[in-house]
Amino acid sequence: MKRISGSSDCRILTAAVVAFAASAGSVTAEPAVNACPVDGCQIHFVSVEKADGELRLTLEANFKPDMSKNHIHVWWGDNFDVKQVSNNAETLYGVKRGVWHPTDEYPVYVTQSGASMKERRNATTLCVSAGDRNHDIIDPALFECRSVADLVK
Ligand SMILES: [Cu+2]
Repeated sequence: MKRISGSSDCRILTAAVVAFAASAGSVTAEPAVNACPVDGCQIHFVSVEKADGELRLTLEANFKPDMSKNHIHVWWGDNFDVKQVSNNAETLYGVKRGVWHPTDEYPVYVTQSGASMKERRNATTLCVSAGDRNHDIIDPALFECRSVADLVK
């Protein structure tokens, strides 16, 4: 970080602090744009509950998911790792392509297709990460998993 001194620079620093505080305070607000922010497209679990044999997830993302652009990949984390739930699993990461469900159902999503309870096998962990228009995981370092063991047993 650059050291700031002098009275005119001080005003800039104050503005930056105010802007940061404003963005930190609006974490739960609906994101308006699909593009990933500078720190990447991030998705977090807010809650998970039972829903008629499936699971209802409430998620929080810092981008507006859109199936034809940046969206959400949901998968059973005990069965596949984040690099496997990507179209380029084999070509970029050299791992076997796994099974996931791509979605832009947000902020509430019910497990289905590749993320259905029927595809769970013995898994007890659900994961989410952002995929792009090619269904490639955007950043394999940015994913979140949540144990649902108490909801599936
Ligand atoms: Cu996708």
